[in-house]
Amino acid sequence: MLDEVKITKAIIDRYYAKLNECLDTDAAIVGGGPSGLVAGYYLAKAGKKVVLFERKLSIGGGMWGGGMMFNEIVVQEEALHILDEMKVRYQRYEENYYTSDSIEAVACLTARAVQAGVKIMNCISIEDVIMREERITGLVLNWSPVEMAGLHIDPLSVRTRFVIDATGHATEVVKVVQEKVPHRLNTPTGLIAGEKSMWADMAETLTIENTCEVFPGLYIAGMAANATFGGPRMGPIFGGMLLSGEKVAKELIARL
Ligand code: 48F
Repeated sequence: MLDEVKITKAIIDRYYAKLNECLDTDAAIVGGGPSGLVAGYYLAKAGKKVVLFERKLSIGGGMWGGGMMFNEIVVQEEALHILDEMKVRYQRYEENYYTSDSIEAVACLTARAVQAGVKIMNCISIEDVIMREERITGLVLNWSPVEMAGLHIDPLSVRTRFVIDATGHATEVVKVVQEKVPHRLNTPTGLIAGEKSMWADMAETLTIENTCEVFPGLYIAGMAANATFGGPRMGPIFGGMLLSGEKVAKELIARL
């Protein structure tokens, strides 16, 4: 005989146990797009304690829709080892142009990340950071429905050794830091340079170069890295996103 209250209690108990695990981590990733998922996977695989917060109900960011809802993505040769690691299948289109089904790509990245040990907390938005003497030491969070409804409800906080802003074009965590402590980012002006128009080849290289620590305790990955440093956008080619996630994980593993 199944009991509704037991079902409820099982969910509450398990969720709170998971949430408790997120209160003090090695790395907290903001954004569940391709760069955030890959970063989380490699960090967790190396035994680090990782949480990933995603505003939306669904994980995957801008990857689901391929290009203009044609649900295929392009990945260049350099990043195929990550597709192999994540067990995403791909087909050669022409030299250096490989394609994958975008739904399979998101599903595999998500499954690999969770099974490696990343705690993915969806429907949670990051609205601020915790700071101690100009170093980021945590994140301030609230339910996305609270944010969407504009309710005046105080947030909660988690502590972490490093934050990764993987929020894509919006660069939301970097924007908060720029607002709270202006002119202190590790960019030429100390401010966010802003994303430039489409230039796929240049953007793919710059995404990896721009993946770095932009403020003590805060790394940037994926499109957020390009938007912070004034790199161009690249459209539905995803090698740069995957390689950026791999790079930020490697750098943090060396520091943790
Ligand atoms: O945009 P997104 O997929 O980031 P990415 O990993 O990849 C970019 C590509 O998808 C594409 C591209 C490459 O070809 O140009 O755009 O850099 O995923 C970012 C995720 O972050 C979430 C957002 O809902 C999305 O799923 N997000 C953004 N701000 C917040 C957030 C926030 N404040 N709190 C929690 N999640």
